[in-house]
Amino acid sequence: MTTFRSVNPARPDDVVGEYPTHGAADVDAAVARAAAAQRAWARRPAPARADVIAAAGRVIARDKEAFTALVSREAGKVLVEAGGDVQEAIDMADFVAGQGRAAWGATVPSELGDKLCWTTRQPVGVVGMITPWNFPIAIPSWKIFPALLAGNGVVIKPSEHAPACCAAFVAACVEAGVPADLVQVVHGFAEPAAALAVHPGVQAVSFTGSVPTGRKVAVAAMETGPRLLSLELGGKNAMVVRADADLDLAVDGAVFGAFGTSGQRCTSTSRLIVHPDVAGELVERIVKRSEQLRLGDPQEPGVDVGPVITGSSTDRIAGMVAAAVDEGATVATGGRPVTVDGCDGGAFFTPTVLTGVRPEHRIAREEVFGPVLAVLEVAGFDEALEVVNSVEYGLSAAVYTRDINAALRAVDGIDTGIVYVNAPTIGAEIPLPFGGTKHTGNGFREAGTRGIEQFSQVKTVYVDYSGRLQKAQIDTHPVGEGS
Ligand code: UN1
Repeated sequence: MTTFRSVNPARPDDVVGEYPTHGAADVDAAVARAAAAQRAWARRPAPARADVIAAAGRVIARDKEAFTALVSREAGKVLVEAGGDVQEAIDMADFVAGQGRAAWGATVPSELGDKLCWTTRQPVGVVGMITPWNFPIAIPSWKIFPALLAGNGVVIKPSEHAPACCAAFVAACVEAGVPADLVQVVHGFAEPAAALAVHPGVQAVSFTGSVPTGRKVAVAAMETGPRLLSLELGGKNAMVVRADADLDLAVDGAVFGAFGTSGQRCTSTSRLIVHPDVAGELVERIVKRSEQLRLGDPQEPGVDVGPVITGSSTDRIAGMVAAAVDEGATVATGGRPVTVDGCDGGAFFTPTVLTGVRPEHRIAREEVFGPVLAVLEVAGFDEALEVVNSVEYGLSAAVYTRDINAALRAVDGIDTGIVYVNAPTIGAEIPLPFGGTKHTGNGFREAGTRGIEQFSQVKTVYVDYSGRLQKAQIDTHPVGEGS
């Protein structure tokens, strides 16, 4: 079997691990194992399944430091953010485990006597998951814990840039008592992902990644389906700063939102939409702060910004900046790849602020997935909201203002799945639904209780204990007796 290497993006000579390049036959075997284990798992009561998920959370919490170091090494996140990624999975375990002892359905009064009606949930079977590298612990947890709670088996294909994180996460689950065959990991590139999406033994497919790949996964999954399909795709998230905003807060929010995780979150702030009255001062202060950020080895405490994921990402981001300049934007700071002492071959890109961007520019419409903030000036608040909504994506948005009326108009008028007031576009919490409108997804939401709904089927149950045939709609309003 051929293999591939996962490397540290800050120092590519540091090989994190070597993994098999799985193909379609390996996916077949993995699906068969997960399906066989799923039958016994689904027979366990939900609270018993929840206990195992809670235990998985405790294993991850016990090893939080090791997980954090691994996330930092393999995905290039600075330590504090790597810790947040791991904590998100611990929180998810707690939340999902609690759902094992919560209501799973509704009882509804029947229109007929001596009859009960209720809804419940049943597992779908095996869920195929395709996950990215940018939240290499959190995103698998968003998918795997709810899928397990709902009684499913799992086959997961993690990004080729984060196989070690996924393997460590699944090992923690197994240590906690998840049956060994129930969660299968397949490694590699497009082939195992494509095989998973069309596999007849996979009843649901959950994908987080880019729009173009998401479209391919969706088409493949439905051509051989239908099957449950959840897509979490990109974002082009905007922060609107009104002239009445607390500018200190807005500067903090913009810098963290745009350059946290080196701009590689689907929730990253990539557009700053601002009134000309405050644009000059705001941009100047953001530029100053960006230039003070310490770029470096993410495993070193105190480093603010780590690398992007690969050398080809730096090329792609540089290309997008160059195209923006061609279209008329100005580089206020950054805009280029950079080397870092002690990080030979590391893929670093300087935090970048572009001014003079217009809504029609590509840099204002396309996801960058890198540390680039495009500044757009608008004449008024209505225009700001129009510009926020002018892109194909609809994941996250933020508005900074001290005016409650303006804040609520923004909440109402912005067409995204998540809106923040006086907080950056990143930082969603796990008990709340996560996902977006338009091309960001297909309507599903992860996290929250919707996470469990995503991986189960509703069953509606009617029990008639009258001992006679009762007819809904007919017995209650017989024709001829007035209806
Ligand atoms: C992602 O980038 O795919 O809201 C997930 C946030 C994080 C999750 C981001 N809690 O920024």
